[in-house]
Amino acid sequence: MKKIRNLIIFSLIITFFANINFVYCQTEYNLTIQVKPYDPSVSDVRGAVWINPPRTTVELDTQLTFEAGTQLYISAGVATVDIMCSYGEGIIYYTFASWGGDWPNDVNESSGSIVMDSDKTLIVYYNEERNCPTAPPAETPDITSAPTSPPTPIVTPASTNPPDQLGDANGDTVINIVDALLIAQYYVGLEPEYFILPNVDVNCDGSIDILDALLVAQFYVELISEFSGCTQNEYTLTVEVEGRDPNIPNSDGMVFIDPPNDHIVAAASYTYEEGTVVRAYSLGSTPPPPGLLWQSASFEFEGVAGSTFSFVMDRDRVIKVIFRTY
Ligand SMILES: [Ca+2]
Ligand SMILES: [Ca+2]
Repeated sequence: MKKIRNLIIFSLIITFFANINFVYCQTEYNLTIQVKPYDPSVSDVRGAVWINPPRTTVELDTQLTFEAGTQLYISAGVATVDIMCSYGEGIIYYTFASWGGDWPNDVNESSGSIVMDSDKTLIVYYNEERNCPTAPPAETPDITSAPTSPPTPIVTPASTNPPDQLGDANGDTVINIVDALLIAQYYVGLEPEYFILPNVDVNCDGSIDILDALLVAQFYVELISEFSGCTQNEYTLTVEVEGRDPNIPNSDGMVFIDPPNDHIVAAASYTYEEGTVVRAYSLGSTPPPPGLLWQSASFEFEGVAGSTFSFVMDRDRVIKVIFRTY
């Protein structure tokens, strides 16, 4: 009987230590975050991922270790990389596309929570959008060759346009009869030495001809006050905000409109020149300690929900920021 009792105690002790050992082996799990696409020939800067805890932007493609049961808040951000293009400096935007791997939430939401109850691998897919100048920069007059520059105008017109504006064929910041003459010279094939091509098609009909020279002359003598054929339209972007509760501490959706890269927490409107590319993007938000409410935000743009949009202002547009409480 005593032997049996000792055997039971021995078994219990073995079981106890086996459990201790089991628990010990499972106290930590690894989190790996991978980013796609990754083009090391461009830069080692890519999208950024925010993790809380430890409330930091982590190195990507590295492994982090957390205690079992740790709840993490993770948000995929955006990154920009400056590059050299054929016609000068450009920029690459890396914007969030979707989550993959062991992401347990909506893959289209840039942020969410996970619980570290096993080793996990998260994959962040980014959109890569290259913005390069499509034309060489406008020529500027060579001030080192003053002796051969066009004659200095005798009369300064009452009305002037800003530098590098339509009508200022030689880039001397005034629009006068010299500019009209230079356009006329160009039209007859004389190839004037100081001639800024983007400034001279003042009626925007696609050709540089005697009509442009006449219009510049008319501007000079104040028969016209602007080159109306090239007036750029302006359009309004209206930003509507829905569901934001300012009474919730930390109710910060981290959504931005760029330009001007404003952090949106209230309704707003912006005016852009026609053709301006506008980006609306979300960085997610940082939740408060467990047990408290918080809000995140995403967009609804022309019937489509999402966290990142890029669009051309070719008409008045409306984008809605929708806050959700968690
Ligand atoms: Ca001029
Ligand atoms: Ca023209």
